[in-house]
Amino acid sequence: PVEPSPENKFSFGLWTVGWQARDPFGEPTRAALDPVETVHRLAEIGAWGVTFHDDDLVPFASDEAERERHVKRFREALEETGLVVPMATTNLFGHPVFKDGALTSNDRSVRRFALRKVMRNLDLAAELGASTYVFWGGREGSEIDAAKDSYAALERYREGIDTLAQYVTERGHGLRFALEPKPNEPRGDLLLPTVGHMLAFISTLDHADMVGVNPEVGHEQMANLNVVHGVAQALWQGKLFHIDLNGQHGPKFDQDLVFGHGDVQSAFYLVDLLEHGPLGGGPTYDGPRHFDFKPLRTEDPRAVWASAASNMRTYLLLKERAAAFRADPEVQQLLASGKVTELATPTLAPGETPEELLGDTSAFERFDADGVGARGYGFVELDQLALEHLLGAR
Ligand code: 3MF
Ligand code: MG
Ligand code: MG
Ligand code: MG
Repeated sequence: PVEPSPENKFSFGLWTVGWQARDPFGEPTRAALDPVETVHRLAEIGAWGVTFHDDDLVPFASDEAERERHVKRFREALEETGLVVPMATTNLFGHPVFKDGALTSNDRSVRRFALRKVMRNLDLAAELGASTYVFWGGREGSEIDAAKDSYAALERYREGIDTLAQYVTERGHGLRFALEPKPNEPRGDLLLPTVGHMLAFISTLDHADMVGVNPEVGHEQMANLNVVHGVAQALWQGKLFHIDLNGQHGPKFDQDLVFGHGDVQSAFYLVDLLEHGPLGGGPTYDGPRHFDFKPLRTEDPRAVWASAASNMRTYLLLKERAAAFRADPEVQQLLASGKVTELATPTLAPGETPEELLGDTSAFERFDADGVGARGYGFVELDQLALEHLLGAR
């Protein structure tokens, strides 16, 4: 069960294994990777898909002929290996032109350039068969409040996404958008910092139906939030279009550790949610299991591929443990006695009106608040059982 295969829908960004480990304090520790080699290696370790930023595949400022050459080699590698491209995205953060943002740069000419850069890669994404297009606004934000009119920035953000949604609709590209929140880094504060902010923003869009979220485990945790809750809300709103899985040790810089490294208990509950749906019943997630991780700067090329494989292995181990957790009769008993599953029962009876609730004396006049208040839920025993399953002790 821990041998990954294409039916597990594991995907990786070219930029993940391809990260050369340049950081704010140090030079790269690894050489660049050829995307063609990455495709072959990913196929060998059992991945299903590969994703990319435009500039990961075609270096910024390549001319048309160079662009075609890069795309052709990549496409051949896909055909040779059977790897698919489920998602693509745009680098709107690397070049100095984006230092004050892309879709929300103060400079209108930069915003127009950014839109064109996205449109160009949307065409390629559709050509390569992608169904999801991710937007991560890495430079959409500020360090200084006087420097950014965040009211106007939200207007421009919406204008940008609306324009691009209109573009793919008119071109018949069949792509859905997944917006990826992050609280900070590289900007001091990023706009639309969490899943909740993003969902609220999406509700204002012209083409809201084709726009969802791409939550990243580490990004929610950087904001000191519970990623399982964020993902559950996205699922509940029918907006979990994609997911970036990785590991993080609490609120600090974006670590992009291997999935499960740093927060294994949260990873366990996340896999349980994705694979089995909510505890009281509801939808599961059937999209790509996409890893947005970085092999540590200390690692050599051999360990890059071992790290990539670790993400999939951890996911499958957690999936196995979560299945055992759900099937355990003691767990089921505690879920029932702790009324975890009762939460799926509507509070009102079918058709019951507020007036009828007023008439139910058992709900209030005769309700034993002290007795119910004294009753324990047994959640600690439940968490202990989860932990024991996670540790392979049951
Ligand atoms: C940064 C990220 C990004 C996005 C990427 C793809 C470079 O913290 O998570 O990775 O995931 O732009 O959408
Ligand atoms: Mg990400
Ligand atoms: Mg990230
Ligand atoms: Mg991250």
